[in-house]
Formats: sequence, C-alpha cells, structure tokens
Amino acid sequence: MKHPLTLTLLGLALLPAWAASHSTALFISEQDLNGDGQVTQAELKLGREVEFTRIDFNADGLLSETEYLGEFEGRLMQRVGKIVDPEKRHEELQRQMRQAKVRFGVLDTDRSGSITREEFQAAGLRMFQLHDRNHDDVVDEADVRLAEEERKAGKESFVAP
Ligand SMILES: [Ca+2]
Ligand SMILES: [Ca+2]
Ligand SMILES: [Ca+2]
Repeated sequence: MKHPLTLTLLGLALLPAWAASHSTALFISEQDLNGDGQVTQAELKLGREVEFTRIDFNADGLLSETEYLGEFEGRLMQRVGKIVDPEKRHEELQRQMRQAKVRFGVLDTDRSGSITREEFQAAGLRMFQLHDRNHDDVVDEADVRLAEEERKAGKESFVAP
C-alpha cells in the first residue's frame, strides 16, 4: 500500500509535540557542545555548521538527496544492527529511509532539489524554538520540565492515535 504523503507530513509535524520531553532531553544531549547543560542558539548554529560540512561530501556547499540520505543510512545501519530479527530490521530500515526522504523534502524549502546552508540552519532554528518552551533563548532542563508537565496535563492528548 502506498503511504499518503500528507499523512506522513502531518505525523512528522505532530511528532515533536508527542514525544516532546524526551526529544528535548535528547536535543540537549546532542547539541550541548560545551557540556554546561544548556544549548544556546550560537551553539546550535555551530553544531549545524559542522554537521552540514560533514554531510556535504563533495563540498559544493549543497546537500544533495544522495548525500543527505547516504549519511543518514550510515548512521541508521548502526542503530538497526541491534534488531535481531532480519525481517523487522529490514522493515525498520525501509520505514526510516522513507521518513528521511520526507524530511529532505521539508528541509528543501524552495524545492531546488538540494539543501543550502541557509535552509539547514533555518530548520535548526525552527527546532530550537520548538524545544525552547519558555522562550528564554536557551534550551535547558527547564524546557524539559515544561514539556513533561504539558504531557502530564494531557495537553498533547490530541496527537494520540
Ligand atoms: Ca552549552
Ligand atoms: Ca554536496
Ligand atoms: Ca528555554
């Protein structure tokens, strides 16, 4: 069966809210470069810059779909390697790659077929603002707590399947 794209996009848009407290904690652990427990915008910008350079394999300043998906597949292989059942591993791989393709389309805002540094940074900033629940321009433990409280108060129940 073919996956309706709009549904997939909708799922992606709702996903951050659904797993917000967990994903904010993960965001901090991944993006806190100096290890002070908080992520500033400058820190995220630097991190994204490094990431962009790493993914931009041919160093032309653009991320092609091949570069983007290739880099993702490499990381994904390590993760799904833990799944013992080969059939389940294959399914998970297919599912994640489909999502990565959708993400590429979302990142490529002007539909030029590649992601520019600006588009990559803009997506990072959107992510930052999503995690910065109290809008104090840093993402830290306070934002994790807020996300957790919202979850407990059932404010995210609308995304439940
Ligand atoms: Ca930091
Ligand atoms: Ca490139
Ligand atoms: Ca904050």
